[in-house]
Amino acid sequence: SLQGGMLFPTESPSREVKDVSGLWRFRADLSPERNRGFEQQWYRSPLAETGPVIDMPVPSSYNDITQDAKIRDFIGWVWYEKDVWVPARWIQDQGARIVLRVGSAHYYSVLWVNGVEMTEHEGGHLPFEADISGALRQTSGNPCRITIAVNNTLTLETLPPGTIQYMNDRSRYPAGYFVQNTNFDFFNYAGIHRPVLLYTTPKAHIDDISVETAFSDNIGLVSFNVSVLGSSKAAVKVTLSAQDGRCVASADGSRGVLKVTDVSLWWPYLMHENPAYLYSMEVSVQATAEDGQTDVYTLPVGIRTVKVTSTQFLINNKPFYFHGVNKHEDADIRGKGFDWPVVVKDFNLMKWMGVNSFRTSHYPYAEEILQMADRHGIVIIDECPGVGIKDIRSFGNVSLAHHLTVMEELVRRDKNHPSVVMWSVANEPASEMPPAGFYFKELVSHTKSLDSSRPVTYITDSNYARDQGAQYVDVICVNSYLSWYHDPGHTELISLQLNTQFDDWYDKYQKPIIQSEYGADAVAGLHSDPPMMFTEEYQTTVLQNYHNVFDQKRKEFVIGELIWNFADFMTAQTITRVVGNKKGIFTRQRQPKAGALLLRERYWRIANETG
Ligand code: GCB
Repeated sequence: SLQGGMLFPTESPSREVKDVSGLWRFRADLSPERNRGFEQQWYRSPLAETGPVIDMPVPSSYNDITQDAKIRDFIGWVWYEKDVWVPARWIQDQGARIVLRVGSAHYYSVLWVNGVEMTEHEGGHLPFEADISGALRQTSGNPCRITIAVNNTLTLETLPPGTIQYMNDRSRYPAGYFVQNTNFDFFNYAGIHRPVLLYTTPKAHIDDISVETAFSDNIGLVSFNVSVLGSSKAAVKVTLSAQDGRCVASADGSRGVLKVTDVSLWWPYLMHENPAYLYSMEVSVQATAEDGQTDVYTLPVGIRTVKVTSTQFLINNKPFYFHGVNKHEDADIRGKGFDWPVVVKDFNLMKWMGVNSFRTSHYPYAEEILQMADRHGIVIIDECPGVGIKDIRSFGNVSLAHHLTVMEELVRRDKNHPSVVMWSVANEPASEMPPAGFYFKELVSHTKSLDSSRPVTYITDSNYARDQGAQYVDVICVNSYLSWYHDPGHTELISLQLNTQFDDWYDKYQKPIIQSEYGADAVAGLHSDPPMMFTEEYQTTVLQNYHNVFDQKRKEFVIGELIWNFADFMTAQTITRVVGNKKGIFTRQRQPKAGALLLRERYWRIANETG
């Protein structure tokens, strides 16, 4: 299992953060074997000494930044480099730890400081970091040259999986080429997707904090567990404050339970007049003489419970109905690069529409997005990058072991967010294949052993009778595209087919069901009546037909509906996609189609009915 915690870097009296995002130097290794950078050790000297470099913004996908299709479609290693000044006081203070943190880079990364390798990381959607104090102090530090090599190649054992296919038949391909095949429907954007930060902590420092919350009557309970590194006898003190700054509970020791009288619970917005209440938990590690400085970290804490029955999803013991969206981290130019304007715009659109929940399809989103959801009271189904597991070889032991590790990394990062109410371990795997039974049994039970406080699901599009994994999950999440991928044009069939879909799953499993995807492509501005596929009218007709069935079934065991998708998004080039997937109810530029107005009306109506 994993070493160490992955607390979000924040400033405090004992911690400083320096954002080193911005413009970096960049080169794609276009050599035939894609290995020249390692052969020539491009990390050993400034990158410009071994060849041409171009400007590359961080965070951003590199794919859509240049005018070069070879960069857009590049497969292999790309190299990023930046010189940064580390404050001299950080280097001189022998009691300080200096950490370099990458929010995420897709997919495999190697990180050097002044030519010395610091760490490697597999996985494109979760943070990694390295303590670089030693390297800085040995090399006198400044300016400090950071090199990050990132490889976007996906194989049967990565998550998501993929395969490389060589087109080498000389009669058709005189020069030959190769492609990255995947089984997922979004562009395989790559590069450094989230901020790169330097931050400090004292040597004796708070490594990780875990909280789990409950309540009984008006007493809130916050169980906490603090892990400290760099000192064996540092004393831990925990204080919980209300929003007005009043201290409501405190304790000494690295684990315990705080009791909060007259608790203000964390509620989703639309469900309560005082939603998203966050306490702040200040953890301090009292230094001993030899440790030096006292470390302080403040964690927002929302007190709430989550429970699943055979027909309901309960938040704070009240039934919660998911009326929301599936999203992507995706926007013009920046691709999957983290961008505050896009994040805030999306939250504003969601609240305008009355969205109370979203799924992080199909990979973990930036932690800043979860923090927004915590503060706004929007509920999240937190999905790992287990998307497109279709090849039987991806159910093997190596793949499973990696998938378990990714769940460990995901739970480690996201466990304290009140907005996260359920883990999704995969999207549309080939769950009817024989090895899927064992695979999902292990995956779900491992996830529950990491976090017993949240339900676990995966998203299925397989047949209820043949699915091997649904028996292990708490909530059944089903995707279907009636009158789209089959029976095109026949929206009148939705009612019968969807009713049957729900009844089949419920009769077999007696578990609550979320329609985790449904929708239809609509090219904004295309119209026709009677409706035809790809027009706005067709999209709204599909939605309306689904909604009629949801409205019957939500009185029984259907506990949610998530439209596919919040916005249009980029995909690979194929004959079924016209410059991307157009199932958004907003365009990629976040302007509404008719479907957005329909959903807005519906979501507010449901919110007013259910309170
Ligand atoms: C699905 C996938 C999603 C696709 C969508 C579609 O079932 O989960 O990633 O984008 O269908 O539009 O085909």
